[in-house]
Amino acid sequence: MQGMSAMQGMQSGGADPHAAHTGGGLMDGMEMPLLQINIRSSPEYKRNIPSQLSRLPKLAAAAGEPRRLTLGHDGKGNWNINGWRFNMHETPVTVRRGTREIWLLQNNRASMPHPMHIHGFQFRVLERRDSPAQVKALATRQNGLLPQDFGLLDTVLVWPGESVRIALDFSHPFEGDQTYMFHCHNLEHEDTGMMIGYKVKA
Ligand SMILES: [Cu+2]
Repeated sequence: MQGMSAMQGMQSGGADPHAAHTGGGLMDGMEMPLLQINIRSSPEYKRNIPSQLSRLPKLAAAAGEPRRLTLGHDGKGNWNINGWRFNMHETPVTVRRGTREIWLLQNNRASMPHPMHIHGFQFRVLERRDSPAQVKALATRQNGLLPQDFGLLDTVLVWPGESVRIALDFSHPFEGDQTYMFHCHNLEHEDTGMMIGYKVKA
């Protein structure tokens, strides 16, 4: 019961965390003690933290025009990608195994943010264009990239009006043609059609 005694000790030493609310709920922004850590001893730690924690794979160079994928809505409650609504018997996009592609994800200005998620592969974000002002204000480096864009991702949030370029490498160890999914991760969008199967051809 060590945890219990720590909690009781904390409550007796400070303000009662339950005093400022009623009915068992927490008020927005209210402080709430969750855990107290008591350090009993500090063993000597000799290892150095590496100056670089990890490295990203080299950015894939892709030839040719980007593949454009427009995030749309039909005005009748259905979301789509390039006008395609999900059909589990179709794969409107085909890529070759081992190729590198740039995908250009374009969202309408009058729209919603779409967290676009790809199965099977990770990607790098190359550029954000025409971001809404409040998003642009958070960009930290050139190309309009946001802090969360640096790294290998499987989901990128595409804001209204934005064009986001991502670099993909369709190398995988599986023989034969393979089908994967690409979709918005807002379930209401995915479920009304904003999802496609794509084929990686052997
Ligand atoms: Cu969406």
